[in-house]
Amino acid sequence: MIRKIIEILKNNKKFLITAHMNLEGDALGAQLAMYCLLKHLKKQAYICDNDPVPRAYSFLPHVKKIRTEVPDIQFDAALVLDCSDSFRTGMIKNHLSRARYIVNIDHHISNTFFGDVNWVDPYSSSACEIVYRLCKKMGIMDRQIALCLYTGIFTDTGNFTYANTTKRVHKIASELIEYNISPHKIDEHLHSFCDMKDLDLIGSIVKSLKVNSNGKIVWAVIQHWPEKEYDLTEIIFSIMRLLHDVEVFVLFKKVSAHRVRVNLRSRSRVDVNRVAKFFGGGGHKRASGATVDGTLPVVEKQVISFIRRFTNGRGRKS
Ligand SMILES: [Mn+2]
Repeated sequence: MIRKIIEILKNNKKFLITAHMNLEGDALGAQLAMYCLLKHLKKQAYICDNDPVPRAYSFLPHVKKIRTEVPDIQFDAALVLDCSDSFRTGMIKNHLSRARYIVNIDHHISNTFFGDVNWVDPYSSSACEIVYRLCKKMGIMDRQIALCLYTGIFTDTGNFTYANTTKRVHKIASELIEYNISPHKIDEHLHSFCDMKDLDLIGSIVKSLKVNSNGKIVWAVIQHWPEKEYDLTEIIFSIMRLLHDVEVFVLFKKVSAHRVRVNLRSRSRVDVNRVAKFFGGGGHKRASGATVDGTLPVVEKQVISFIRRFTNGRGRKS
């Protein structure tokens, strides 16, 4: 697979790079590292995404080149990163067919193999880890690429704390740090962006947390989720994770009167990708999401009772 992708990169000129909607560290890191890699190969590359770049990531190199409009040119290949499904690219999906090859590089277990070439490795911590392997194989690495890849791996492993943080991940990170990367600065960019209002909101969510009878599931039901240029989801999960013995963490965010966004995380045992899939979404074993039709109380009840089947001690495991 890797050889086929290298062939496509070397033998073509014009590339479209994209990733999933609601950009975050892994999607951005993988795209920008790929952009740098293509620049090393003297190729034309355009990064086009459905959404603008969240403010917290403005420290990444070339981030200003990311656009939400796709230029009207004939692409040789579209490189789709960190997307389980082509629909996850949002509006960019309409332009993918313009490319001769669609290359799908991803680590979601729910990947639909929508590309002409599919490099899908659910054992990788992040899309950035896969792009790292590509860079290594091609013998191309510099400070900019290292910064992008480190940021993506850092984000998708929950700052090297989630179950996908392996010895291999730490080895890659240590290699990337050699390129004059400052982990503490990256952490500051990514995590110190709240204002007092955000902390008020986080406080009210923490106060409203619910827990099921055996203490294995904790969730919050959120009536007003702020539309902002940055996202508080991971911060809230990181606070919920402070609770001992809890296995599954859920956020229910009202999108409209009859639509709810459900974010799911698990600590080490329950496969929340299966939960998300049941409700029409997807993701990873330990982190997934779905947008579900129904009112907040109805969706809350359905999802929590579904998760109970995995946490009631009957031994249903991932
Ligand atoms: Mn990812």
